[in-house]
Amino acid sequence: MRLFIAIRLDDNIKRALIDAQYELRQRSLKGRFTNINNMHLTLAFIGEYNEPEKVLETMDKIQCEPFSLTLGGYIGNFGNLLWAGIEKEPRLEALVKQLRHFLSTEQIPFDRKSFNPHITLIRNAIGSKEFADIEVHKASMTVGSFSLMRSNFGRHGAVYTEIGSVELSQT
Ligand code: 2AM
Repeated sequence: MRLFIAIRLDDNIKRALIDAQYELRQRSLKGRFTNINNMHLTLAFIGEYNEPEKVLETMDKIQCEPFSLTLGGYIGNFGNLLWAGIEKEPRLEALVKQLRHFLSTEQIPFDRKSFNPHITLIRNAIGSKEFADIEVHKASMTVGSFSLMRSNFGRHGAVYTEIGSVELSQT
């Protein structure tokens, strides 16, 4: 099964992202817009791996307090993938660092590319390159848990489902 670890987003953040997608559409951007149900912040991409319980047990080793996640207010891109940025948050960086450490020690495979926190808005974008001036509402949420997600390819594109989640707790 295809697995990844992510932070699920609340409705307030999703509304701001939907508004940003609306602005992109207004500028005649075309491509695969992320469906509202699929919006998330990826922490680690595992890929094909058939031991979800082992991944959840590994996630459980992490010690991290709840923290705020705030949209950065801007849109960036990796080639033709457009994303919403988020504000720098040391506890998010620390969470990902621990996650990578424990995944490594448990020999769970993951994509080791450097962590560039982003929320994908559109893939395979074609059209106007002028999105840098779009202002995204700096919506905020408290992150109290993170989730192990499964990705399945359906007729209408990827469907992400939560397999389980781990709560962050005050130390
Ligand atoms: P994204 O975080 O840029 O949106 C499931 O495929 C999720 O894992 C997607 O959100 C995807 O991209 C993210 N992801 C991160 N690294 C990936 C990789 N090497 N291959 C596929 N998806 C990856």
